[in-house]
Amino acid sequence: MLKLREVVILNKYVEEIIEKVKKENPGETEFHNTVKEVLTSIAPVLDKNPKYQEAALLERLVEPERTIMFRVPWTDDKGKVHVNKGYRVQFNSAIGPYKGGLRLHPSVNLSIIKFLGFEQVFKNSLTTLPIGGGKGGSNFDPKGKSDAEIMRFCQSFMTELYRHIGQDVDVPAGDIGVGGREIGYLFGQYKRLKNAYEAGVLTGKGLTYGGSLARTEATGYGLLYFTSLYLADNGMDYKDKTVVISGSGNVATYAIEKAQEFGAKVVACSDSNGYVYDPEGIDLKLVKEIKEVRRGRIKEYAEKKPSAKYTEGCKGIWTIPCDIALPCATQQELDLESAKTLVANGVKLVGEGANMPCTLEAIAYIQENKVLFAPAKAANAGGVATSALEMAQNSMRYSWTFEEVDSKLKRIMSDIYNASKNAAKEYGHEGDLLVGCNIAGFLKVANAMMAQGIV
Ligand code: NDP
Ligand code: 2IT
Repeated sequence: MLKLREVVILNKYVEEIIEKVKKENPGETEFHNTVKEVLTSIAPVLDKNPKYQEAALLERLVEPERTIMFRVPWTDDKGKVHVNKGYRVQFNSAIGPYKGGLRLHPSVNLSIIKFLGFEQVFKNSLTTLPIGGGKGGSNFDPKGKSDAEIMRFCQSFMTELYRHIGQDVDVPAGDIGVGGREIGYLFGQYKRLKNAYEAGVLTGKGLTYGGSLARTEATGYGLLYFTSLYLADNGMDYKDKTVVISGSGNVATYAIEKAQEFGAKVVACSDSNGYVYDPEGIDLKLVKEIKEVRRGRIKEYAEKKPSAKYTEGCKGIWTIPCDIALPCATQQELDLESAKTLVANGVKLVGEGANMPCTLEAIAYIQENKVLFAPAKAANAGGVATSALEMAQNSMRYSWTFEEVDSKLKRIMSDIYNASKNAAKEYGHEGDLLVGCNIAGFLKVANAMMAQGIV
């Protein structure tokens, strides 16, 4: 297994760029972490190919093509005026229009949007589809807001964003705090401002106005398709395995659904306040009723289900003994201490459904202890891949059946798995999918950038 820190010392160019990023982007810890993860992984490629350094490829890769920051004023139901910060980071368009979600969460800042945008560049490259990388969002907190407040916020956000996006320019979608409702309001405002029905400008749309079947399920299902292949390669499967999944939003919900379909027993899920442990197995219908229908709190699950126990706080979820752990809530939610507990409890696979949920120290510990590790930008790429399938359907003015989209998703996840596995092997890190996915994702973007000159 690759020891991240050793590679930094081995490749001077990588070390130099990591230092430069830290110096030129002070305080952007999340962005620093993801740059470090990606660049240390691709060091073996840079060792072999000095042409990238000669073309200052890493310097260009770590600098977004464009960063847009704007004011988002909106009025609440009582008539009080609020102002939030809006962001769209258009990171890289070498292989297609910028593509990536919008996040609405009070923790959103430039560092978080840049880390997500940087990840997206390589993830999107892995999907095999023609999409560049970007990300956006706001520090607006959707919790406790009425539908009318959400709508006014989304309309205000789009009133600035619309001039920077387009179906061949930049195509936003959902992420934390942005689902079907928000995409609907954003699309309505975009259409009104442009006086044109450009369906492909946003993905994750409702099925009545250009959305794709299976997009809602895609990230969670894709995670399960990817990790199943990885387990199978190592003589295992999901059947009768005990699984812990953090979160109870879009990704977690459909990860639970597919895990159960594969015969696993999912015993826990969570939200930002705490987690529920249900040794009888999570009742997904109840979770959907609480979280999707009523936008309630996961605590209510334990109030309705006597076999379940609710614990305040998120981190404790990783102390529940399990065979497979799928962090599907947010970044840096699984640290070294949690990784040690999981390993001590005999975990066999950790698969990242969220973006960067494991800290670098946790990943190193998981890998050193020979636990299978499925990295985010490969394992959760099914969502954005299906977004690209939505764009394809919008361009055709046609829609595929659920089965057609789902089978394409399965094939894409298998292609991503094989590309990651093969790249790891080719560059001397057999079995390390983190190194493999970063290399495979990097090579396509890097070669497209090389072909397009110094831009
Ligand atoms: P949702 O908003 O649907 O759900 C997020 C879930 O995570 C909720 O249960 C939420 O709890 C919990 N959560 C949010 N912030 C925190 C926090 N700071 N600490 C603990 N729990 C938290 O988002 P998604 O399911 O769409 O996204 C989950 C993760 O997956 C994110 O990392 C996202 O970037 C990533 N992702 C999403 C894709 C998609 O297609 N949607 C695709 C690929 C990756 P609460 O209800 O309390 O807010
Ligand atoms: O992190 C992600 O890949 C997403 N939030 C999905 C982005 C998209 O454009 O579908």
